[in-house]
Amino acid sequence: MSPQVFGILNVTPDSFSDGGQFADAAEAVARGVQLRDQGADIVDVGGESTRPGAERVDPAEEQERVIPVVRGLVAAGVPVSVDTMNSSTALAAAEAGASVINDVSGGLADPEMYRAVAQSKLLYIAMHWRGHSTDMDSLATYDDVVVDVRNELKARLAEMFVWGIAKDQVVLDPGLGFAKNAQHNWQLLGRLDELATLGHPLLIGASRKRFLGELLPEAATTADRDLPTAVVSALAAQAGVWAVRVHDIPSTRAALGVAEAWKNGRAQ
Ligand code: PMM
Repeated sequence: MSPQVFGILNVTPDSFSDGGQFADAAEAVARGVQLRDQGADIVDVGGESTRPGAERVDPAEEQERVIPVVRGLVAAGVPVSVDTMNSSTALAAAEAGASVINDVSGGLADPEMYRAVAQSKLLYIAMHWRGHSTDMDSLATYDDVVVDVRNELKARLAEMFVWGIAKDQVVLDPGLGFAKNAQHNWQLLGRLDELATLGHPLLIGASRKRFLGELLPEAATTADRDLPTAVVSALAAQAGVWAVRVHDIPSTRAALGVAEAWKNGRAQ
């Protein structure tokens, strides 16, 4: 099956790739509907930037940004994921109709997150994470990045189950670029099969990230990185991932269409 496509909708004034454009809720909802119309299966709404060095946002402010957008998208029939590290925002988004909680901290940033996830019964994306954006670059030290990320995700899973989260609620994500340099990211992508042995679906978030710009000097700006992002989407499909999280839907849809036809030996 072709991976689910998560369309990124950042409603932050400072996000590195589309920040500031969608500060107004109505505009953000319109962009989310457009992402769906372009072929996103779900729109991932985030109100806190996680770009390297970003400062934390107060949960109340995060909710002011995110919740009206979640409500508007749900009212328009668009499936919504909420990108948050805060249990209060996750619960408010669940109440507003979100179907997925996407937590880049994998539950480490907020001790109440697992309780909220268990209570909500929503799908939970637990990303590998070692610390907040202000200091994550200094945390990028591993013996073997794939073995270490796998072990750390496994420890998170054990904790989640203690809190009553169901096994089939959990999707795992290696967290490309989060306390990882370019070499770490490529090793994780090349050895996704090892992460898959944890027995959970995988989500990959490579979209417009710095390591693509480092590989390809011509992909200097974030928008130039949509082509390499789409290639990652196709290869991720081939590796059997459950979902990709991207900014540009048309390029990823094209790449996934090719990957699917290749796999099936026919169109459709
Ligand atoms: N990356 C970002 C934000 N949220 N969520 C998941 N699950 N995986 C990711 O890799 C991820 C994420 C940072 O990128 P953005 O600012 O472009 O959204």
